[in-house]
Amino acid sequence: QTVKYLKDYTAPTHLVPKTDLLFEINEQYTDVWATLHIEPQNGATELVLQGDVKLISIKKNDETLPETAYSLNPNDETLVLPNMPTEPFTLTIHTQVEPQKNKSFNGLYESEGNLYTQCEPEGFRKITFHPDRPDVMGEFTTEIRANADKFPVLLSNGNKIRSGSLNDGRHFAVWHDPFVKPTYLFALVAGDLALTSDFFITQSGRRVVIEFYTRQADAHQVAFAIESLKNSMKWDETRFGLEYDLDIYMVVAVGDFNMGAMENKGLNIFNTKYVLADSQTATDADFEGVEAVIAHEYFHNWTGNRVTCRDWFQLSLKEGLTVFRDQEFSGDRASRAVRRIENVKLLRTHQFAEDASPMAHPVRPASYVEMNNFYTMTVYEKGAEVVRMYHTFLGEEGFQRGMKLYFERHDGQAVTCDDFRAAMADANGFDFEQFALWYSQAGTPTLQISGSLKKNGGNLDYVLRVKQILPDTPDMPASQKQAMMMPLAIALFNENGEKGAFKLPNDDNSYNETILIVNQAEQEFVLREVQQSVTPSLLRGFSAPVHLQFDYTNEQLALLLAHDDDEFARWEAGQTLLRRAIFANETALQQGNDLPQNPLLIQALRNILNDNNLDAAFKAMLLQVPAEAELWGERDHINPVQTTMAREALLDEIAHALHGELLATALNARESENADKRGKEIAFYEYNPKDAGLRALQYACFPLIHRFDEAATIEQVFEHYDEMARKNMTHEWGVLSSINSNASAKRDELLARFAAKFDHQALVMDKYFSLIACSRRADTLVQAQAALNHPRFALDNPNKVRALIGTFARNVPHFHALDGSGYAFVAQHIKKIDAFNPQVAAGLARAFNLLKRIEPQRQALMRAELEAIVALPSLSKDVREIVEKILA
Ligand code: DPP
Ligand code: ZN
Repeated sequence: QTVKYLKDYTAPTHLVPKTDLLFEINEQYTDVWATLHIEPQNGATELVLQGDVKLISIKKNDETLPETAYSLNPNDETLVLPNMPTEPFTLTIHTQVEPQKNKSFNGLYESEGNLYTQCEPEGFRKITFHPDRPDVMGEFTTEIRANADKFPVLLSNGNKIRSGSLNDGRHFAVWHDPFVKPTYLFALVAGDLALTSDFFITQSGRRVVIEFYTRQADAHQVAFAIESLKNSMKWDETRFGLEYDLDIYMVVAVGDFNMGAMENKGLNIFNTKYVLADSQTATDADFEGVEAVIAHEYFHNWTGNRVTCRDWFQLSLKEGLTVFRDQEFSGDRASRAVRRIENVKLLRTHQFAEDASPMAHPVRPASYVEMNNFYTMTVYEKGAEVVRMYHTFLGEEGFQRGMKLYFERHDGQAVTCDDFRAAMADANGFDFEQFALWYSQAGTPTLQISGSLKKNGGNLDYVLRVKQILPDTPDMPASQKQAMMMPLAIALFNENGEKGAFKLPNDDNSYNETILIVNQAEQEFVLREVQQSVTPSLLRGFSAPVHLQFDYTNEQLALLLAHDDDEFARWEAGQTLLRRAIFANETALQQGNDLPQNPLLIQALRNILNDNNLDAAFKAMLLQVPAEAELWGERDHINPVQTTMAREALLDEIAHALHGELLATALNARESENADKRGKEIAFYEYNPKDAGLRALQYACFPLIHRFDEAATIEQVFEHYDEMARKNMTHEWGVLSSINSNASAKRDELLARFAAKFDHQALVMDKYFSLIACSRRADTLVQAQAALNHPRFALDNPNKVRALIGTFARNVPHFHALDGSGYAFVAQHIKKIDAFNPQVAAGLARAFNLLKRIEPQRQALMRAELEAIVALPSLSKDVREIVEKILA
């Protein structure tokens, strides 16, 4: 396999400031003529283009080149032209593609009779030959010709400058994008699509046309996405001072899509999952997902498109920054604290696992085999935490100064993470030299903190000792790593739960919270003139993406859980109590002892349930018991099913001890949700953050209520399902999720009714398949296998694969079944899917990244499956890269 290294970067030998494209769409294949206006750099004569597509002919300045003038190398997907002029010249390249046969969903492909493209990162080379690297930017003009009946809509980037009819029932459209862009932002859509339009007036008074294209049947489901887009456009103007630049913004929804969405200039292409939403088919979480992804892709117009990446190693330059921006947008929209906690949960569940796995890599990877494998939680979510740390150090104003300088310096350029760091530093006179380590050192740091009171004259000092521990990762041993720089947000609480004042060294001001700059392997911070009793609140707001170790007593955690005014720290105190209780259960199970009881934790949870001043959405978060994958973050040895048993035992304890409170809380939340809706239509149960919070609280309680008496609950649900579920999908999903592990036949009947009701709603059928796959019932594998033959299941649809097989791979007791059946099921499908969609197959393969940390018996079973996968001669480089790293 060819490994690409960041250190080997060289500037392009040829630039392509202009590319003219002509697409002739025919029944079976599409002809593409690409005219590249090429500018050789520094006298270069050898031109290397990238392409993985059938070449028909090449012309140089209108003269057809003989086959001896170039060589095609399918191994590295290159076309080498050794004797090109040193003066500017054009190449016109004729290629042919078969979109119907393309199930990789990269390049030009067909879905339900329409054509779409996906070019990031290296899909353009499946359409034509081009340097196809992000630092070769140019202006694109695109003509599309096709049958007018079959393809009435013809779209590409920028503005439509011409269109009209041709012979034989064909028509054409010509699009011109005035902004230079890399090939990965190219897009084309052709098909029979419904249009929903709107408009937005920018802060400078320009009218921007908004166009959403969907299947005819889905057109009624785009209203929320359009509103979200307008909110995003407004927000980017107010918070970042950034205005949209073209006169039109188009979004196209497609059901076959590998990722969430793609920010192609002026022509976003979206997975239907992140555009279509109405209250009968989408949950509150789905609405929030649509809002966040619409925002994310819109924000890329500046952070990604106007300023792009020099090379793919710099991916986090645009992704980390844009995730940070969409997180901030969502936080400004509603429930900031809850959004922050959700982000942290996501990071800790998946990114920490990646950082602790053989796939660990820095935010800026140093090497890759297949770039598609590096659209990771590390690049995106840890990348966003890195951007957040600049913000924490500099504050909002300083951060915006940095952004301003970044755009002043780099608009229209392809740059690096160092350029971003330099802009932040130079705009603020802040030293971010050491901070560069966040881009080159992989693994999650651990902060070991201890605190002690010290007499200082008549006063007391609180001395915090902070030690940072950096882990070994496959790319670099800990011994080669250097201490990192990070913000540590802290406050001190007294025994009554009040925030106590303190002073800092050489500073006579009084503070009740501060941000310490951690930048050494071991260091001491002195907080002066503190009170007698101190409970520190540490890493407030999750101020750095690290593990925190501090020897709290359970009483101190209960104090913070009851009183901390930083919602993250407050939630985290509760999570630490829950983690400790589960860990104690695991130990007891291991040693064959009785399970311990947790009166202090139960009382703390009771207080939360009874607290009428708590926001419902936040209360729902406080009641979440960490999932297995979250618990494994810091562990070297994992016995998966034991963790599940320990966790389930704690859930049982909570369900029984707090049954009355849970029932009352759920009922109260339901009444509050209903309160202003008496006599109103069901359709009134639509998404809004307040009702979403009340519903989240109901369905935080409901599974625990079910657990208390499964038989009675399933009877009740069975009896009243229509009434409980009819208000909207959040209720329907909440009810079904709560009883989804119930062993009775009634559960099966309810799921069957659900499937029948939504047979023609592809996105709801994804929910059906994921319910089948996440159930903890004994027959889940059998049901998952049967679901493969369901008429609405399709192995070539990425959403379906993720819903059924991807969900199954996260179902701890079933994926990790001791007979190896779960591993075999997932491995079998990795092999099948790899034959036509390596990217999706590689995504599934990551489920095995626990290999080295898992107990020996299961480790052997996993290893056998992985070895069978790498033995396949035709295996894609995508899956090979992941599996070989896991096995190494
Ligand atoms: N660039 C896309 C996104 O993250 C992924 N292809 O928005
Ligand atoms: Zn993105």
